[in-house]
Amino acid sequence: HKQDCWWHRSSVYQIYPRSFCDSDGDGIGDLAGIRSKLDYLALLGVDVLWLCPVYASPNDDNGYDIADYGRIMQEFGTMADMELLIAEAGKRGMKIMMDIVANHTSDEHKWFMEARKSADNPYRDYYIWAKQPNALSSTFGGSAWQYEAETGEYYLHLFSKKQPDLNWRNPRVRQEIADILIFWLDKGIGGFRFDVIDLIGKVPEQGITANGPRLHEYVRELNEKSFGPRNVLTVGESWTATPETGPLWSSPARHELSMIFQFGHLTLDQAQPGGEKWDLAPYSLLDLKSLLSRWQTELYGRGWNSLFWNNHDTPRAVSRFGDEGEYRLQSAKMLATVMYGMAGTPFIYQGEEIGMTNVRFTDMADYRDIETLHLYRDRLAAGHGAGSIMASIYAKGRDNARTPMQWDGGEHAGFSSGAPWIKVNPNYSEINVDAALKDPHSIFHFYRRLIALRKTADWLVYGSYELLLPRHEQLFAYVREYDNRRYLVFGNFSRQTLAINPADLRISPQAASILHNYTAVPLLEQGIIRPWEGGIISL
Ligand code: TEU
Repeated sequence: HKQDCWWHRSSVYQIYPRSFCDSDGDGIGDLAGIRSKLDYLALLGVDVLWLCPVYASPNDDNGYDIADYGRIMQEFGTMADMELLIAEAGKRGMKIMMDIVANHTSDEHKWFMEARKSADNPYRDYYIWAKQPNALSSTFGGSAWQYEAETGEYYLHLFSKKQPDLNWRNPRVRQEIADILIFWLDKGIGGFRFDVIDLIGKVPEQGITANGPRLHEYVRELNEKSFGPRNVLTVGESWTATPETGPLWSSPARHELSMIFQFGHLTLDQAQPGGEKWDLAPYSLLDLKSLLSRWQTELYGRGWNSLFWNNHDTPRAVSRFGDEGEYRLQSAKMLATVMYGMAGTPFIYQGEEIGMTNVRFTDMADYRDIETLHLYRDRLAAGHGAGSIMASIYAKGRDNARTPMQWDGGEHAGFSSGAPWIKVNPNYSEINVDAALKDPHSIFHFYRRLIALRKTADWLVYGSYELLLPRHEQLFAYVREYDNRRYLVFGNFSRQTLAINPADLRISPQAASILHNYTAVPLLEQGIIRPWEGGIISL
């Protein structure tokens, strides 16, 4: 089922601008810094650069609190820098994807500054007000309602109190957002990532936040009014999407989005039922395999998948699913193979391509993330021990993903000439881009080959998917089939050496390795799979 969408063969690279590259020594990454790394990104082979929010913002949540959608954050540069970045990326065949936070704005956005003035202000209805709060709580802790003495009412904020929720039931709000998208489309960008898109249909009075009754109607309206006719890549973030609801978002006939970010696979390692992400529990590979496989089969021919192990809100993939110590190289390459060997569009998070790891700051003063700071405060107050809170932060805190990009072994990892806004991971002298570029066996060069393969191999893009050995507890193996040809993708998710019957993986005498994280492939003749071994085999 070969369809014709340019982004089917694309790989996206996610940039957290604050932590990517600082050009002017203020310790904060910026647009000129990103521009200076375009050749690096072109060498990696990615096609789209998703920039986390770069708009004017007081940075209560690092840009996810937007004060002006039409202006660039001063610390990041100017609109001229943005236009230059779009143009320079374009020259190298790369498009820029903007991050649109349309569920809420900053409380410093002019709409909210008007709205809070009086109950009859023309902007009052852009936000959500109540005379009495109900039980809804904020993702960042505490009630989702904030009292305003001026008008004697509460406003809704599903995130921080500096992130008031927009009222999508108001058609004027929907039109404002469509206009903002058109403004950015006219600048020549290649797509949008929509923050917490599943929340915009909320009916707070009934306690409904995600997947409200008019959600998909709003998304279709936005599509029709703005990006629909423009042939761009759109991806919505939804922590609630399931393999069953996936097609609602991405079936071409529904005219909503190109694809959705789903998070089921990133919530398996928390205490069930009812635990939060901070309540740590081991995940089972069986659950991971069956969940990712359901996404593959449910969307095959009906929608389109996004493929990712991590982003700016989650722990580093190699620390979470691999081995960040002895087998860091092997496990990082294996994880890339198994995830990006599936059908869908890969989203690579900055630093993943060099195997960056989680960080452990011993002093809370070194943490910056609002969610982490609130968690520490709230759990201490609730009587948790500091040791167990730190264990949760080490495993799941968002700052794991936000330490500066490690460019070289020099001061501040080559990220900035000044003191970075958040400390560099001390392992930068070993793990950095400079070292990775020089080593032909690096994780970086492996990613480069995998990304290149996705551009040419139809089977990787359009092949069907079949999970093998679903009950095997260490091995993730599946077959992709296209045009009567079959390919095995496999990975050992453990440090054990596995003995497998090659026939169980459909390996025949003519099977040949295409991409591999060890030099030899004893699987082919002897059925041996070494610790964290992974690869692709033409069957
Ligand atoms: O994230 C959505 C979200 O719910 C996250 O806060 C996530 O659930 C949390 O980290 C899990 O504990 C998006 C953005 O990606 C995130 O950076 C923003 O903070 C959030 O929306 C609010 O805009």
